Amino acid sequence: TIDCDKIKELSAKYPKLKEINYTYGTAGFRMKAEYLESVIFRVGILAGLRSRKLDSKFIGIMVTASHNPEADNGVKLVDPSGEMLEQQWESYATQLANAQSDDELINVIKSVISQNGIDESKKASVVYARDTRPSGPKLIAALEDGIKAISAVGENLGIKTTPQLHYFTYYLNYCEKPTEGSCDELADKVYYEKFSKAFQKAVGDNQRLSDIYVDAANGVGAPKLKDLAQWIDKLNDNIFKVTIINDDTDTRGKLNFQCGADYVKTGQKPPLALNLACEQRAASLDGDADRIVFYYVDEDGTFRLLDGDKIAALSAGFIIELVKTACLDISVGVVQTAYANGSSTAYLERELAFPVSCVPTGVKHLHHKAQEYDVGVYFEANGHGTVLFSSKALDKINSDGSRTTEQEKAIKKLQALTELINQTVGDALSDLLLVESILINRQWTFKKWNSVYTDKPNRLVKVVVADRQIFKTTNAERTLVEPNGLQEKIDKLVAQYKDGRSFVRPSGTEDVVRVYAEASTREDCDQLAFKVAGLVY
Ligand code: NG1
Ligand code: ZN
Repeated sequence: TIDCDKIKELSAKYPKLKEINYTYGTAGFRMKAEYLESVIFRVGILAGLRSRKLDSKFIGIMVTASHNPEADNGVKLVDPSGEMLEQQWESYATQLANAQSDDELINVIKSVISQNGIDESKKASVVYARDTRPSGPKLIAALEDGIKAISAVGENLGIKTTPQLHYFTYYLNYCEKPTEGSCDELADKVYYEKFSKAFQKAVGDNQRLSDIYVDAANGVGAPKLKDLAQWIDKLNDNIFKVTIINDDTDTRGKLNFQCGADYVKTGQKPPLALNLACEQRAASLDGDADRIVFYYVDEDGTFRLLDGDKIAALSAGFIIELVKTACLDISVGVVQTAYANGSSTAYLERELAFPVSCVPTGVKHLHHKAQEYDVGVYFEANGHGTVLFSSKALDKINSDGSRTTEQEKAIKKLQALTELINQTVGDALSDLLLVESILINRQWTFKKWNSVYTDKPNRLVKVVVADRQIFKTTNAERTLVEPNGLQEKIDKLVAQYKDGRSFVRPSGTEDVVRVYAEASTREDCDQLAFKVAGLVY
């Protein structure tokens, strides 16, 4: 049974800050690092309970604030198969985090136990990692006290990317775990081995492309990509030439500062310190390496962004071609959010004839929708996403049968892709290799890839408001239902612009309201975004 005295004793080290109301949102808990100690301690407890509930399976805990400023941090829980925490448990997380006293905390714990019929005598196992933020070690110490308080067994993976933690949580639960060596090293090894081998298989004996610069946002992606590239070199030292920039994880203040995927996508410009020659290929990761965007500069100096929508189009297009060549009865669908560029949706639906669905922002919504297809491709425009192969699709791809050489080749490629894609979660490093392998197979330049459709000019702006909770949406966040009458005003503005589209929604991760606008010209689009922002403010 749970040891209330032990919990109270340890919890006393991490008193809840009275004035703060915490919410487990789309990205878990995320805020200024100094407000998070009590929350992280309690997350350790919750992970232990969840593990007991799920037959002692490993529950993952990632300490990161992704693309947020360096002073922020955050924490999220990962379910045994590497997926996001189940919804019902998000609300337990919120309740635990907001318990005002140690006694209230005990009451919430007891109520989670009784509501879920948790057997307190079962072993509890958790696995955790952090990104490179300076506040990480202190928060990990609080987490370890939470794990201790609930008498769970913890595996510390040290510094990892978010997708590595997701993948290794799955690995510990469902793959054979060798006994020797620390989990920290093992987690790196199984990851590099898996993805380097799959990449080798996916590129086959095709020609390499030109070098690529990767901006690692001065975060954890830098050391991990360096290692991964070395593993790839060992298998085939002439297939993937990457130059990592913004790889300084030691100097304070550099993480995500004027660099990284979010900076590039939002600002529609390269990282500050990067001077790009014409058609030099480049990409940016975010601070925990689960997002990636690609880009280059044209002959006439125009910056060209290849975002999540372009990645979805590239990968869905390649996969469906292989499926058709292999004559497999497998359906492929694409999942987007309202932030997907209108041109990408039109291209996927009209030219490639994919079923495309639109879901609310937040990876869990995309992930769940994508599970409805045999092969579900999902990417947020900001570069976060992956491809899910259902067991039906995997069975067909991996089954034997008499085939032509051409069909056999297509099947082999598909098999390689199922291994190359991190199916637990969107993964910048896996996505980098996925894109590179498709481009190598097609022998496409970035320019050629970019030309599949032309993005409509678009703008995303943040508006700071007194209370963002008053903004309520429907229709996958594309329509406001509250405040009353605001949507009608937005509609009127939108109608004044050719190919105009705009929507407003409260952010789930920042204290702002986001305004998105599209129109046929840059000027129109900026004006529309500005005017809609004026309505919100
Ligand atoms: P919010 O803050 O709810 O817009 C942002 C991103 C999401 C997702 C989450 C989680 C945009 C417009 N929104 O959500 O796509 O990545 O953060 O990190 O990019
Ligand atoms: Zn991230």
